[in-house]
Amino acid sequence: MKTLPKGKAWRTEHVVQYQGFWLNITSALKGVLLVQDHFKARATDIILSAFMKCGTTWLRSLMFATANRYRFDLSSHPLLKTGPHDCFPMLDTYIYQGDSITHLELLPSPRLFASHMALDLFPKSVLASGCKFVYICRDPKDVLISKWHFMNKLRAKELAPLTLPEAYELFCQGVSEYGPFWDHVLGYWKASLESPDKILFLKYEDMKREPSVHLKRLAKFMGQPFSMEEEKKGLVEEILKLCSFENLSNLEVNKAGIQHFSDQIFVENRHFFRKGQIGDWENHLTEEMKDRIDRITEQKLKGSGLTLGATP
Ligand code: PAP
Repeated sequence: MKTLPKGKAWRTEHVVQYQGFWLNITSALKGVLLVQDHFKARATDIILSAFMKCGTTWLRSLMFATANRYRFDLSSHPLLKTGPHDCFPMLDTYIYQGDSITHLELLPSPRLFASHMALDLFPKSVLASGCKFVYICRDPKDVLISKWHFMNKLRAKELAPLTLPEAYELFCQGVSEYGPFWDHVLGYWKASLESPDKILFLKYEDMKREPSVHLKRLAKFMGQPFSMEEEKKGLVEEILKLCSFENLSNLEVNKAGIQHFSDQIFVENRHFFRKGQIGDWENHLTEEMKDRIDRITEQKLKGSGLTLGATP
């Protein structure tokens, strides 16, 4: 542990660089090590993966509502009373809750997990198991702003708040929990090109612009495509309405509830809902800051076929 490179963290004091990615020592690194040593994926598992603040809360709700659409009536749906993070566990933190990891083994198939882990940090056995990944990414400028707001809310009281110029610099250097952002995205992007049937790559902006198109893609990928009858009945639109920012953010559970990720990490649900818009970076970044981050994105993604944050 002492030999790992150290960097400035956004929520706590330090992060360490482990196998190329920056991780919080007491939570993320602990989770990654346990996943690497003990997680046994099943072919039926679906892992929702994303860098922080790219749309996990939204996708989690959509996947849960889609997967369980035969079980629950939309008018009395568990999502109306339960925070989206309680629908299915965050693998990286859930794995170290309890004395052993048998609680993971006891979950019935098909299991849904969320994760912020880079694909390269998962042991080879996970992809080899035949399980699926749903990955969502977002314009890095919006990710930076969303993460800066979020992490300052969670930041240890004894530390001074992180200023936007500081957060910007750290983000550009890649020193950002679970990052560098671009390496995280590229790992999943390349794997999705190689195995499109195993890794579905989504963009937050596409989901916002054409939600029903992408929800139908998601359901098909999950092996539960919407039937013609379901589409005619308007089920796709109903699920989108249930999981919309407007609906979820106004529910009592998401205004007053608390999500416990571990003994030390708990977050008020309302912090997962801020604006839910494309392009809020315009209210925070100067032209110069925008140009630099766009240049980094262009350089990093060059030749990959992926574009992010470009005008559609
Ligand atoms: P996490 O990394 O902490 O899990 P995540 O849910 O991935 O966070 O991202 C949070 C962002 O998604 C927030 O963006 P903002 O800060 O730019 O507003 C949040 O508002 C947005 N978000 C949450 N729920 C929804 C939703 N139902 N629809 C669209 N955006 C949403």
